[in-house]
Amino acid sequence: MSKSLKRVQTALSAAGVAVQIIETPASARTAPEAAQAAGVALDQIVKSILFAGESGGLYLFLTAGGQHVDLAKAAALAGQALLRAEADVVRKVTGFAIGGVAPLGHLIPLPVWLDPHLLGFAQVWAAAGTPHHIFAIDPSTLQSLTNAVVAPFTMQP
Ligand code: 5CA
Repeated sequence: MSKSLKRVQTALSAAGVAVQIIETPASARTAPEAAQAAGVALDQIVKSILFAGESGGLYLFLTAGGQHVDLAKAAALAGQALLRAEADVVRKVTGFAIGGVAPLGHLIPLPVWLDPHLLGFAQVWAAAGTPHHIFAIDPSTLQSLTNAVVAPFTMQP
């Protein structure tokens, strides 16, 4: 089992959440691919998107698959201008490569926001550390596990 996958599984177990991680035969590297793999609506996929602030901090926005982050809204929440984090920074901070970034189990704890669109579903699906592993979770459980602040930060694509 990959170290990344194991880290997600350990984080979920440590939180006492019984969640089944599934391996997808086809790639689930992108939100549309993950939606196809899980057989669910695009907005039921959790995109774990990292932004870097001008002061060097990193911020995680858990975004519904069909939504786009509105940078101005996200920056207002973070309290500073934001840029998409570089792939190598994402890897260093989360321990995951882009396409498999999980919402939890990061190497370094991050401030997290959660898109209210995700709360409209009984279950949402997130990456489990690799582009071939996903898990389903109740979005309120995801919110409490990640200590996420629920606030709107998206725009219509
Ligand atoms: N496994 C899927 C579904 S959970 C997944 O990880 N989707 S994702 O949306 O969270 O991850 C892909 C995201 O990474 C996309 O939003 C994409 O815009 C972003 N991304 C892709 N390439 C880069 C890059 N070079 N630097 C920063 N972000 C990137």
